[in-house]
Amino acid sequence: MLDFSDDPHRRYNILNGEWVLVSPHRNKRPWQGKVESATADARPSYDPACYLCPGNMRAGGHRNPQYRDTFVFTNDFAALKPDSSAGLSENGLLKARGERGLCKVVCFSPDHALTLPDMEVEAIEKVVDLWQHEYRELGALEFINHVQIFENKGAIMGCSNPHPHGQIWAQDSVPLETVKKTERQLKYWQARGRSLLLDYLQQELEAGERLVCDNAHFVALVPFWAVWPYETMIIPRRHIGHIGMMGPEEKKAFAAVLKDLTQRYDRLFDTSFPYSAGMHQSPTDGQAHEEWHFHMAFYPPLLRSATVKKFMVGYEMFADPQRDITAETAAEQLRNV
Ligand code: H2U
Repeated sequence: MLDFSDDPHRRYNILNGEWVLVSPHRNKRPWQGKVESATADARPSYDPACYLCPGNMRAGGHRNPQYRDTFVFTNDFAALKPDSSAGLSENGLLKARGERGLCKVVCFSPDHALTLPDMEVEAIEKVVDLWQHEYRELGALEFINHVQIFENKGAIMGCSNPHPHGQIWAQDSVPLETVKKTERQLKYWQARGRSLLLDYLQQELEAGERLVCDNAHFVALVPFWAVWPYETMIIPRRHIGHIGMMGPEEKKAFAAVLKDLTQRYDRLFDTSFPYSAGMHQSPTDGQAHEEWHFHMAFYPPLLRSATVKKFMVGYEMFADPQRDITAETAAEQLRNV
C-alpha cells in the first residue's frame, strides 16, 4: 500500500493527462539555502508615474479616465491583433498559422496600493462582473474561439506594475491546455453523463484533506495532482461551463472565495503572495460544451518563504514536474493560517 506521506510516487492529472512526481521523503533533508526576510511593500494610493492609475497617460498617448471601480482597455502592446492575416502556411516540415485575437488589460481598482485580497468583496464583485461581461462580449465575436482571463501578480512572476490588474487574451485558436482539458472532460461526460470535475469535487469533499476554504457556491482546494507547492483550484459546486453562466449570488460568492483564498496566501509567508492565476472554461467556438466545468487555478512560485522560490528546472524541464511537499501538507497549511 502506497504511503502518500513517505513513498515517492507519481500523481495523475485527470484534467490534462499529465503526471507529477511527488517525493515527500525529501522534506526530511536539511535546508541550507538562504532565507531572506521580505521587504515591506508600502505603496501610495496614487502614483503619478503609474500607467494604470486613473487620469494618467499610457503608452501611445492614451489617457486613462478617472475611473472609480474597474477599468478595461485594449493592451497598447497587444500580443494578438484582430486584423492580422489568418490561414495556414506550410513549407515541407515547417508549419505555421496566422493568429487573430484581442488583448485587454483589466484594472481591478483605482487604488494603486491595493491587491485583490485587500479589496472589499463588493469591489471584487465588480471585477467578476467585468470578467463576465468581457467573456461574453469577446466570446461572441465570430473569430474568437477562446478567452483566457488571467492575473500575473508580483515582480517575481514578471508582472510589470504593482497596480492591481489582470489581462485577457482572446483568440482564434483554442490553446493546448484547454484542448487537453476538453478532451478528458468530454470523454467522461460521454461515458457517464456526469461532470468529471464535479465528481472529483465530491470525492475531495468526502476526503477533506486537500480542502482550503469554501462557501455556499465555491470550494478552493489543492488539487491531488498539484505541481506548484501551493497550487490551488477554485471549483463551483454547480455544473457551470464558464463565468458567463454565474448568477448574482454565485458572482458574490466567487468574489468572496477569491478574497478568502488570496488572504490565506498573503498570511502564509507574511508577504503579498505572488502567483499566476487563470480561469479555465468552455471554449467560445459555438459548440455547447456541456462537458466543461469552470475552474480557476492559482500557480504560485513560492516554496518555503517570501523569497525562496521553486524553480522548474533540471529533471522538470526534461521529464516531468516534481514536488516534495505534498498537496495534503500544503492544504493543511493554507487551512490553518
Ligand atoms: P503585466 O501585468 O503582465 O506586466 O502586464 C501589463 C500589461 O500592460 C502588459 O501586457 C500593458 C503591457 O503590454 N501596457 C499597456 O497596455 N499600456 C501601457 O501604457 C503600459 C503597459
